[in-house]
Amino acid sequence: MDTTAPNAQTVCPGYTAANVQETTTELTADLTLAGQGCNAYGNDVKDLTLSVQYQSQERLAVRIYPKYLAPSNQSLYILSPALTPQPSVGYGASWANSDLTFTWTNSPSFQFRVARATSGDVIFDTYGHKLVFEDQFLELVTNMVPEYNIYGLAENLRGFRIPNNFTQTYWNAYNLDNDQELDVNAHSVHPVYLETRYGNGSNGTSLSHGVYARNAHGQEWLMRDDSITYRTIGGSFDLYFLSGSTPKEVISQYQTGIVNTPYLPAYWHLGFQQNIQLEGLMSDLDYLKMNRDFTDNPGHYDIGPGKEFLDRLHANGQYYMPILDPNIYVPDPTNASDAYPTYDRGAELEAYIRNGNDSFYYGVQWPGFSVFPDFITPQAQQFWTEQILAFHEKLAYDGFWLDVNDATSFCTGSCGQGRLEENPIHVPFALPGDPNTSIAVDYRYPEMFNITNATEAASASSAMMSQSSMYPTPSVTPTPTVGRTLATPGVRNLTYPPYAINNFLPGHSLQKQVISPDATHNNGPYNSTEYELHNLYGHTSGNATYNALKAVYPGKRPFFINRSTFSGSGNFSGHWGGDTNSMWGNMYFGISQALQFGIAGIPYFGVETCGFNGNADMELCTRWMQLSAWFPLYRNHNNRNTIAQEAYRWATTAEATRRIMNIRYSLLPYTYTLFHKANVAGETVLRALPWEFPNDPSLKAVETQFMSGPALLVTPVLAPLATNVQGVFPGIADGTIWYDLYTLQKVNVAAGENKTLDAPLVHQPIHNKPVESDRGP
Ligand code: MIG
Repeated sequence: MDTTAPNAQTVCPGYTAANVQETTTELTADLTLAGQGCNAYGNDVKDLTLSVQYQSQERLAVRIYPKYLAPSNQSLYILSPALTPQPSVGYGASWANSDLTFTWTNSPSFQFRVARATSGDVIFDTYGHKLVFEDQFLELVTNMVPEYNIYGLAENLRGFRIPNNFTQTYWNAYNLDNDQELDVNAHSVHPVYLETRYGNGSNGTSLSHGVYARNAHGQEWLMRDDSITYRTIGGSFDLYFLSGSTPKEVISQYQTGIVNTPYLPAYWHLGFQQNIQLEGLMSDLDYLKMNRDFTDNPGHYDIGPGKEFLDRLHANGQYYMPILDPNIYVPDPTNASDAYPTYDRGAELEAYIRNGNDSFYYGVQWPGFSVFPDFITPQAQQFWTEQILAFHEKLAYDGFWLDVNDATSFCTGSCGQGRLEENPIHVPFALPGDPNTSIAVDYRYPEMFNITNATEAASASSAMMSQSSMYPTPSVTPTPTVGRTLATPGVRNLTYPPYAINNFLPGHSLQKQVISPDATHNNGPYNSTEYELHNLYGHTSGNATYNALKAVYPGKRPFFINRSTFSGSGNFSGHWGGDTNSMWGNMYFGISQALQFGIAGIPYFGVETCGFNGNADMELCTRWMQLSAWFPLYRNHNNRNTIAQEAYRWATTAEATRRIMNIRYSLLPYTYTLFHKANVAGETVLRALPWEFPNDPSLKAVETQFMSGPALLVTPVLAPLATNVQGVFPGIADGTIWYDLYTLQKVNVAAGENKTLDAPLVHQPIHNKPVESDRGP
């Protein structure tokens, strides 16, 4: 956006390869800066090591990292395998039996290509572009085929097939005002994409491959007409190429070969988490005393009627899963009655993230000034496990949903320093439902509510107007667009690095609403900063929570969903889609989001059915209950300043929900089997049509229909005022036969026909096709 910013491709010299060594599994070389450093957005690293490994028949790894690494700066460049798996060469691997080839040249500077061994098809190609490697800026450009089809790169609310003119930014963040903004960075980072090329295989079949870039730094993927530019603000190039060659093989290779396969949920996790059917009940923050972790709000579930209620749930074989936040309240040191032993224990263990040598890092979270466990350290795991075990003695919960580990903090920097005696402070803005504020009541309704319920819509809009005139939204001083800083030789700028990624927060600030990048960790001798680890806070806190839950329930599979995830998180957690809006458009994009997480290896995914922010209405909630019945995590959850939206609130919604739940529940053995196969072999649960029918290019962007496993095709209604819906029936030309799941009648449909299907409100079109029996041994 800054027209005065240097173009690294023009000003930087690139590298020259020398000292090339080859074995049957690996090629190594030295890369040396091919001229004067350009210091475009940081300090050029002069000497690099190139390592190309033929790790297995289908996986090729290309790593480029600094040749000289002092222990003190290792963690700046090398993402520790303790944080997320880094695969190595497998038994029997060699260049001779690899599906992929690696070629390179030094003219005019170091460039490389990855191609398919059999067809020569180039799948990754930096020819014509320079390699840029600075301490705070790395850049690699790959040439792409015209109209390329790429998918994945979770997390983002956007179309399923990623547009060829799109920038994916990665910096985990939480947007309180509009958490489901389209096209911007969200809660998770999964730098892996799947590319499909139609007609490239033998007999006109398609070929798919995968690319995973193992780097957790702030980063961008700039999709352009004929290239993708990959930029990070630190770390190394740690690239993995997967040969596929079907989409499902790519996904499986990523999971089984690199990040590990998804965990197997317990059977009851596939139930509904609220009412009508009730496998489990969830609580939001109000079960806690003043939002403090591991406390109980007296009268909720610890004693009296609350406890009796929990006991009754358990006696019925039902479950209870409250929220958990990673932040720990810091009690007012001058007020003995504010004592909080949880804080004291973590402080004693030195288990919290620090603000340099001075003190712990004091941010702001719901309870007030708070600290954050330093989950990369053993003492934080010890602290967390102790607390989680002890809490279970008080309140018999059955799992957690771990929130705000993006990692959110509602002030800039260690703002609680010297102010702890002000605790407990209210967060510095109004919360939904706070009386006498512009968000005391949320009056927003879904699209078309003015048509379906004109009277209500009119009264809601006048109430909204009077609320906002009585309590205008406080005007926020606009943050100046700070943008980039200039690179200073020998210096790293952590809070405003020279290259400003397109984070959606004001000024693209990396400090806003998160633990600041200059906060420090306790992993001596490195003392990593949050700059390197920000995108991993969700992953590491999730992993620690999962480990603690395993200690509570030895030998069982705990319920656990995580709001912020990284590559590999699916091995221990599921994920919910964030604070979605009660809007048809948001419901629509939930499908693409679910499919993204299928690629990412987190099939246990669901959204806030009926929407979180804004009010639901009968029609939206009916259609959404139907759609979410296919999402493995099935819950309905809304903000406290909106109207109640349980499925039983509207007779039609209740009826539609009973019908679809009967189907969901009757299919549980099937769905559970899909999860088993995901767990053992990296198969997918929810499936995009082009994954099941990879040779039909007309399906490449379908995001309005999807499959559950190999047999079921879902054609949800995604628009208001509809009594029918259009859908395609893939595979007809090749003899696939589809049946209506309700009537078991064969569908009469022509290949490629966009067929109109009856869909009155209580009905969702579902079709099935025969699949080969697969009972296993
Ligand atoms: O407002 O705990 O995504 O599900 O209700 C921010 C309160 C904090 C965000 C979660 C949402 C939850 C809410 N939390």
